[in-house]
Amino acid sequence: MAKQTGLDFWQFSGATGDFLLPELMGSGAALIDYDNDGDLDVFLIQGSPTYPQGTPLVPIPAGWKPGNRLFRNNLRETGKLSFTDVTESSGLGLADQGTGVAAGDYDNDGYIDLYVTNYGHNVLYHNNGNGTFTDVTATAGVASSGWSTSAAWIDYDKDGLLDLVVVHYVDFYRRPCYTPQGSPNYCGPQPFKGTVTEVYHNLGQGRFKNVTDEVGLNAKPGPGLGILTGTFGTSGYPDFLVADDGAANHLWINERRSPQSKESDRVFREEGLSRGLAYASDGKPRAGMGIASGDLFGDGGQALVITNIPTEAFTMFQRQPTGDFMDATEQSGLAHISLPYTGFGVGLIDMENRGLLDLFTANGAVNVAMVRAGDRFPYREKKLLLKNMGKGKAFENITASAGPVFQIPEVSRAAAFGDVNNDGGMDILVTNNNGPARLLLNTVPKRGHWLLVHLEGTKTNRSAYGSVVELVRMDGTSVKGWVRGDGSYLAANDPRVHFGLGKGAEVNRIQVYWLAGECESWKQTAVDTIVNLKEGTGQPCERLSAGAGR
Ligand SMILES: [Ca+2]
Ligand SMILES: [Ca+2]
Ligand SMILES: [Ca+2]
Repeated sequence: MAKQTGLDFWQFSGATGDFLLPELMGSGAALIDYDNDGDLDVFLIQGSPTYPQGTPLVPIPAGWKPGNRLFRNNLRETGKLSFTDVTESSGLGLADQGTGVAAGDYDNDGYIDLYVTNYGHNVLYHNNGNGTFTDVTATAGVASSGWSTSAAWIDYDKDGLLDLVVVHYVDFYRRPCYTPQGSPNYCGPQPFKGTVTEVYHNLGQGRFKNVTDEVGLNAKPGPGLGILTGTFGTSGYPDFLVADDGAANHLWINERRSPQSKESDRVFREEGLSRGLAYASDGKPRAGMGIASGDLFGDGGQALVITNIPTEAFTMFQRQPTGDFMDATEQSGLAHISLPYTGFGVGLIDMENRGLLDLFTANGAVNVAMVRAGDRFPYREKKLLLKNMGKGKAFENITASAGPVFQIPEVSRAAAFGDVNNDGGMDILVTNNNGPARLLLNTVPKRGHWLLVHLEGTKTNRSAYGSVVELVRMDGTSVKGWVRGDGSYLAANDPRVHFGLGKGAEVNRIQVYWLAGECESWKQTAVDTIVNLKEGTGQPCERLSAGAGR
């Protein structure tokens, strides 16, 4: 549905046949409401040649424009989904070797700001609230360098200001790599040194401090690609997980520096191995690209899915009552289904609003896959849509019946998830390397009831990232959703929390566990609607015990 709605975007990777790794891995996508009119707009990241020379491997379509592009959603004004390219007036049209994007309101002015990662220097854009953005990278001190991939906004010290975590891939340099048969090939991460994930502390007044070393992130470099924030520890402070490519995943647990230090003086300790997330059950690392999480088992715990390369299968981790994770890939049916795929963007979303999370992955090879006659870019794979057959039961592959776009093999990379036409169905924005962006509209007939919950923090950061929304039904059962903009791969997702409620679910109330610490409750019996909740306007309720079931 991309081109029909005005979302006319083609990613040119810069590939000219020299097998330069940076051209193979991007690029990113964001679903954000930059103009606060209540509908999700689209921001897409563009590639560029690593060393400009030669002719493109895949012809660039006529009328192609370089640079990142912003598309405004006209849904609110016209009642109909369509997009207008507003790049030129927005100031966001940087032409660079783009990789990913992270979105968050770092200055709490009510307008969502954007951080664009590149192979090279990154860019922070302040949203001026009038449709324009200003590049504030130099003042903010967040340019970074090297090869940045996914990034996330996280208020790791709970001071109400969003801090920034920037994942880095490898220390790339130009060198030849070959297939086992001796023909030139893209290198994997193995010949290169892994790099350190950076943390920038938000000091206020638009300034940041690089605190990577002082919070302990320099202890373990790695070839990082995906990031997911969440509460994995018991401190009540947000932690994060980084998917490393062909190396142990890193789980960074947020801790007080020492018993004597101030509560807000935080450091991170890496606990991937002891928590069961570093490796798959065979004790070996996986490729590790994108990360998704959600309550797959109905136990209140956030299960995780990480996408990998062919012969590895995607990995599913189930959270145990202890807070540690167990590899549940085999039991989930994921091992068999995902074995032939190279997964990047990934999401656990309720496609039919049944109250069950289904799995979508955007796939595309990094080594020669299906070779078709005359194809100079043989990395295409189909996307995957897997239906959740019941809490803790296996997934079933429904890709074949999911629609025509699922039959097109492409080199898919980022996937961003959200409800772009506000009809309660989760839609998917997919980017393709050397290909068009695609908007996969949810047209499932007779979906169940739903709620979309949008939070506004006051003591908590205004984006409310790190807060938890709990939907309590009339029968006392409940389901929780985490507020974040990160996850998947190189993507910024709809920060609204989506709940699928099934056919007959009766809702009683919504409880919000704000990151700043309070619990607030709002009566909610209406369904099939978007709910806006502001911190400080609800009734007090009982706080979530630290780390419980998140
Ligand atoms: Ca909008
Ligand atoms: Ca802002
Ligand atoms: Ca902070």
